[in-house]
Amino acid sequence: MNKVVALAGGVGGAKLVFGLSKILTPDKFTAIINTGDDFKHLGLKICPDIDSFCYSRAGISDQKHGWGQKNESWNCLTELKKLGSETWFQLGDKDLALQLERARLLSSGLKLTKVTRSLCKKLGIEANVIPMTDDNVSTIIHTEEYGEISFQEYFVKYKFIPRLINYRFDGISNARMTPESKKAIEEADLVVICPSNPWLSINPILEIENTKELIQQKTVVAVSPIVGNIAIKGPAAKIFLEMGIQPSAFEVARLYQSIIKGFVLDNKNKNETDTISSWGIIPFVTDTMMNDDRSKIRLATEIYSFAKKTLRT
Ligand code: FO1
Repeated sequence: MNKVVALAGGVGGAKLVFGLSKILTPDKFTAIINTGDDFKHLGLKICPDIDSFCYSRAGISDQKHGWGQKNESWNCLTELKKLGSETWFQLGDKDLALQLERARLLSSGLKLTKVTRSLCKKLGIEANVIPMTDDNVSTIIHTEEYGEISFQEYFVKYKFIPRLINYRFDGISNARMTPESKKAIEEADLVVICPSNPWLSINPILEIENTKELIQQKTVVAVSPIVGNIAIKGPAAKIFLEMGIQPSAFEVARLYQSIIKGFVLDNKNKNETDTISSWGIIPFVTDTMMNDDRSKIRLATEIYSFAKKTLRT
């Protein structure tokens, strides 16, 4: 097998991207990251899904949260509170420095793909991590309690307690793949859909014009973000329930069934393999928990050999 592309968003996605980036060299692996969670905050463009991966790959991430940097100080946020500014989104001093550097590079006219590459270099990261588009796409959540709110208000400010009625990706119809993301998918033998929220982290990537069509020509393996009947992190299980669906691994496979050939699910969901196989999808059951770097690398290695052997990519 030659080249691999991962589609990822959120903390779960960043963990598997970390594992894949440790077993594959940058010329063999590209991570296409969701930017629908990005938002303008304090006048800065925050890119949480890109930063969650970059900080973990640079070895500076707060492992407890899975986002932000470790050994942070909060002086700026403390001052912002005194100024009556917005402090619900916890940006530490080191994190803020990176956001200011991103803002400086963007205001110099560089597109997000080039800015991301520059920031990776500054962080000493060799991995090929690229945004899903250089255009602005914002995931908007329509909630029962507050109407339409941004993803970060839903996820952080309201701790995804509000009931999700619907969601949309503002700007998606004008968003285009970048030359880098198009080339990465065209050259890929395998596409891995990481254990991210299918609707809010993976769909934004798939909805970009031509992306799904390109990916459907490849061998695609998805990894369930649902373990047992819960999501390890984030609102995926809650959203299933709000849709009247019992959260399970096979319900995630059903969402992807038109584009995947293989599906990776946890030992806790091993009784769901018959249903998945009945759809012509090849299941692979293993321990999908990634609580440390070693388990991220182990899972990435298992998925790679599953794809190579079973899916013959
Ligand atoms: N998530 C939280 O639950 N609370 C926060 O205060 C928070 C701050 C934050 C700062 C920078 C960053 O890159 C991510 C941050 N996140 C926070 C996580 C972020 O909301 C999520 O990781 C993703 O957007 C979910 O896909």
